[in-house]
Amino acid sequence: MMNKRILLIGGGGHCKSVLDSLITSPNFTDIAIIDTKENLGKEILNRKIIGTDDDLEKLFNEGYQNAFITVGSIGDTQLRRKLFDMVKRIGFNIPSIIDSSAIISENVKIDRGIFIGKNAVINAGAEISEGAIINTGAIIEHDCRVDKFAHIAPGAVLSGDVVIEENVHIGARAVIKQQIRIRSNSIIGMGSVVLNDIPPNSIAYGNPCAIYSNKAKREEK
Ligand code: JB3
Repeated sequence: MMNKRILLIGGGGHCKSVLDSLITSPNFTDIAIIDTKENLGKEILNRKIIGTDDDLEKLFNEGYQNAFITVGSIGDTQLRRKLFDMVKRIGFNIPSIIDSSAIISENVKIDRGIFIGKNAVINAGAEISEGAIINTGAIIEHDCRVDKFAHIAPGAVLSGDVVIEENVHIGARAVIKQQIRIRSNSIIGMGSVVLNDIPPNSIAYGNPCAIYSNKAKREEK
């Protein structure tokens, strides 16, 4: 039988969204939260912060076999990725958490560690990779690909055949035209309308979406 105990890693705003979807799921009945030392004992939606990252191994040995990263990301996925590697190394099972209101075709590939929020829609042929966030009301149309740790923020729309590479952030209500490719580590601002491919590490926004800077070049200076 599947183990029903799960640890949520990170007890902020994103945790609240994930927890709200999880509470109604019959798959997990014992839910606890891991955060930083300062937040020990606090509660989120009546679930307690019971430890820090240093306690993960001990809690795993005590029977929490599942873990899910609830630290979110807006353009910087480093912490999410670090925490993901940590729970993987310890041996936790990492499920995907899907709100019961999401509409998901049976013909999609969904990897582990993915959150799919309320009223999100994922159509046939889509592929969503490890650690991605498909947030509230996002629409992922047919044959789109969302790579590892990308975040599709609330209400964003990926038209058919779009590719979103690793670590990309698509801002709330942005719209991406069909067959466009957004390269890794880029940030697309809220409400943008993207009509052309976007190179890696870009910060781009507007309607039509324009590239304003390149993260890698800025860091070199
Ligand atoms: O855009 C939307 C709808 N949601 C955003 C989400 C995707 O990302 C949300 O608005 C936020 O921008 C962000 O949510 P997140 O990551 O929950 O942010 P925040 O509310 O600031 O909470 C972060 C939590 O992670 C805090 O409770 C921190 O104490 C905790 N934290 C920070 N570093 C950590 C660590 N927890 C653990 N376990 N380990 C850490 O190293």
